[in-house]
Amino acid sequence: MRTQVAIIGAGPAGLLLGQLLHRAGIDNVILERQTGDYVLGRIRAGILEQVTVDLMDEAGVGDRLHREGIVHHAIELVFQGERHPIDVTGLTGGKVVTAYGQTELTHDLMDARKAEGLATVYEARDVSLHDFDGSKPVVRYRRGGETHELQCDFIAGCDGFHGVSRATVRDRVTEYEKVYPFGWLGVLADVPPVSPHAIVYGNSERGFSLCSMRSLTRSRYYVQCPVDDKVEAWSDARFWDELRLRVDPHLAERIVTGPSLEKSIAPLRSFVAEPMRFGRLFLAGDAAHIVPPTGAKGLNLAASDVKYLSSAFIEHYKERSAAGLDHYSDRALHRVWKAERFSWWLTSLMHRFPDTGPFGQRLQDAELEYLVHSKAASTALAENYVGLPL
Ligand code: FAS
Ligand code: PHB
Repeated sequence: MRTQVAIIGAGPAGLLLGQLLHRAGIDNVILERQTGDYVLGRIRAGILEQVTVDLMDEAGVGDRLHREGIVHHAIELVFQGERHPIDVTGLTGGKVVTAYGQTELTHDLMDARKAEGLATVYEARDVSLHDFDGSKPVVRYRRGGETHELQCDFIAGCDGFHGVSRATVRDRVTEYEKVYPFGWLGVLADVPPVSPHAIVYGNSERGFSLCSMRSLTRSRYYVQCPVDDKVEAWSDARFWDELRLRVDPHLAERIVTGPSLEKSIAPLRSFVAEPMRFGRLFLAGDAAHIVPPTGAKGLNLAASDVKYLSSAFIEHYKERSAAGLDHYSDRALHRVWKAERFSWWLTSLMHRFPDTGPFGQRLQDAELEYLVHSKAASTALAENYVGLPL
């Protein structure tokens, strides 16, 4: 089999790249380790920057997002028993974020790919990458008990943090990593969100909490938990009780509870692998970087990588120019590091750390007070939250 761009991974990065390349007339094949249902079963991100919404429109798959996505003009910070709105739209000259689950975004991209009859090989096992430092890269994989070979011009490694792409060049990357001493316990439930038009971030003496949503009838909540905590230790009742204890009393009494549809613990880390290009192999999304989800940047960074990479491929094939490909890594990393900084900063501000101590806690309290009462500080939060310009 032969294609122009071999894409490894059918998560948001791989699917969005495949769709944008197809619309530009560039042939591509996606190789995905799991089944489509497995990919859709992972509950992950929920907040889209306008850059990501615009890319979904550019990919021709934005209709349901515009119908069902919930536009937010504000977020709220809860600390010391009080809620403080941050007028994100007012502080950024009209910018918004949209609540629309990664699952739905992935579904829309999968449906479009299937409708166009594009090649996605699910359950592709033992994917290996070859000769990408030369002019004729090759991807091999096993499926149905046979070894297959995909010849291509370029390989896009969109296979996430545990994928094969970055592992293949592990000796050629410089890794930057910070692992946080806690995780997020997340619950998905078919109950109306307690705050339908503003994501609520809480910092209480018991730890971080987050009140989000997937629709007006489906909520997504998180509480900070010990990094070695076990989901089995958290009954639904325990989760709801803990969430109520971490927000202000007025919000707590309005939380509608119900049975969890999904409950999982995610570790938090900041991670960047540099560079993001190795000959004709390009890394995009979680394959190259991870952010703690506090700033809602993970999925959105994957989208901006794909914007840069798809433009570079289009420039190569349509204008015979290598400029975009040559600048991809530096261009993507500039945006990645600014999102890494913001995600680390908001995580540091909103979580309780075991080694903070009394002085450190007073500093965190003072920064929160300053943030919600300073237009300059709130503006800095808002412009990062809606997403910095491409
Ligand atoms: P993905 O990991 O989504 O996709 C990679 C794909 O490659 C997967 O389908 C995988 O099966 C496939 N793959 C892996 N190895 C392969 C191989 N060897 N061969 C073929 N295929 C292979 N972000 C937020 O903004 N907010 C959140 O709340 C949030 N919560 C998260 C919770 C968890 C548990 C995790 C892990 C991430 C979370 N993220 C969140 C970040 C997440 O949304 C990512 O940023 C997003 O999925 C990035 O998309 P991709 O880069 O496509 O990587
Ligand atoms: C979510 O809805 O899953 C979500 C929202 C905001 C975040 C992280 C996750 O910062």
